[in-house]
Amino acid sequence: MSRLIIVSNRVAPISEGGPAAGGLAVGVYDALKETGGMWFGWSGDVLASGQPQIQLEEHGPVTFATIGLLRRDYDQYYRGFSNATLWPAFHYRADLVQYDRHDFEGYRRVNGWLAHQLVPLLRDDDIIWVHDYHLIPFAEALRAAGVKNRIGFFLHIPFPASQVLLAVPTHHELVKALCSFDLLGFQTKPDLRAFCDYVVNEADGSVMQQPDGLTRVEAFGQTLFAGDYPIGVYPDEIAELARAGERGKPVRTLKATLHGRKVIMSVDRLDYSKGLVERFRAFERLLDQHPTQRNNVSFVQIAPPTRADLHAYQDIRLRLEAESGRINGRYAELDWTPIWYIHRQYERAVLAALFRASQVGYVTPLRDGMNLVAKEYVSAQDPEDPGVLVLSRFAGAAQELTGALIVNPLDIDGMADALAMALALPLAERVARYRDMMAQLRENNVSVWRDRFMRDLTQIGDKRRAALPLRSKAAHEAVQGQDQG
Ligand code: GDG
Repeated sequence: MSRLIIVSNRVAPISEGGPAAGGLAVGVYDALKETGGMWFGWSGDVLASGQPQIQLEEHGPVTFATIGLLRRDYDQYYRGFSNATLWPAFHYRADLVQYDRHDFEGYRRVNGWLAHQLVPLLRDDDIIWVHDYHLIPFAEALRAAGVKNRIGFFLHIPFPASQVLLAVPTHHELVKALCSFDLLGFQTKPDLRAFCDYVVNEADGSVMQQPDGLTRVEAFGQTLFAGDYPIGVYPDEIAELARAGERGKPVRTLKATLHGRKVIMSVDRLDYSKGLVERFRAFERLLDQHPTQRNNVSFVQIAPPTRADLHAYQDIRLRLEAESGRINGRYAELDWTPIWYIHRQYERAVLAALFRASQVGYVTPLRDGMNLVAKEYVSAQDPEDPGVLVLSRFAGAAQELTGALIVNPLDIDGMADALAMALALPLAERVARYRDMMAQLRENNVSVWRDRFMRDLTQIGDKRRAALPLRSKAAHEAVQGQDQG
């Protein structure tokens, strides 16, 4: 069996028995344990000077290979091009895109340097799976170094519509680099469609739907395959964590403070893509227009800090502090705080228990590749008395979780109405919606996601041989037609 090599910007921190982070990290680590292999990426250290050295740590059949970044590399590759250019552009925020040619050069340089570090560790039949937007040029760099292995790429965030991607001055180089992978995985069909649209209309390439569901792409002199692979969670494991935490201290404290009031719960990294300001305003609108909800429900927003050294993140933090203060000032009473805005991290088990203790999961990003919190909220519910998920149509998860109340996060009145409806939904309907979503989550858990991607990447050589003749625009239209079904 071929070894699996996972490459991601950050390597999941390892505690006793496996990665501490859960979900994706556990799913990927399970595959690594099965095949043996390596997880390669940045250690998280930023060095003022010197020559970063690769650190190898063995855990059974799995090697963790991590390396630090020099300050200039961190600034250009991570803070700069990845998070100040690509992140906003890929989340449809062209207005927030900051572009600096030197950052892009740094981004390419670091990808080339990381690839160069990996090459001596590779064996001929290794299968390489690269993750996310930080590493778009990684396969191109490996190919330039003579690596012939199969290399796959999974994009965790959305792939934007062509007209938005054009806001990144180096869009052409980026898509060309993506075409050096053998297999591209996107979260949803709309993301895959946006990529195909760019290939056909901006890169003069062609796409062809294959009988097995994959899309064959010809562009920039390369042939590759692309597909949609919606990432999942382990719903039963989350349900168990939530059940175990039902009588734990955090839930007891929450209930004691609430005195029987209902809870609307949100958990997000503090990021402008998550639609937090609109969400706060929609909760305010609920209190405005449904006076019976005042002193009847609290909204708990847990938002741990991320990327706090970027201006756009400082800005969203200030705006949220202002909004929560204003709304609480307007509605709070001596015995009731409408919004609990908590700017810190909690343990995974605590989050699961809090999800189960709340009547509404309020997940309304402006854009999101998938949004695992939506899937975790549903998984954590009590099957006998489940809460209701209010979910943005712009989260990838909305393609699957059709039992949620689907909202447009820019429609403040619509979201307030959905919250009111969620708080009033009868038990039978809550149970029906929960069962429907839970069945979907079980069917497409994180192992299924991983295995589908790995199977397609492993078989890619055969797929190439079996490929049908190409047609360009007509084939692209056929893909679009199928998606609309
Ligand atoms: C990217 C894409 C895609 C959050 N706060 C705490 C905490 N979390 C955990 C959640 C969840 C994860 O972090 C966040 O995942 P999301 O999917 O919601 O969002 P991103 O971080 O933006 O992830 C996204 C994902 O990649 C996977 O492909 O779904 O679209 O943007 O698991 O529970 N965990 C703990 N404490 C916290 O305070 N322990």
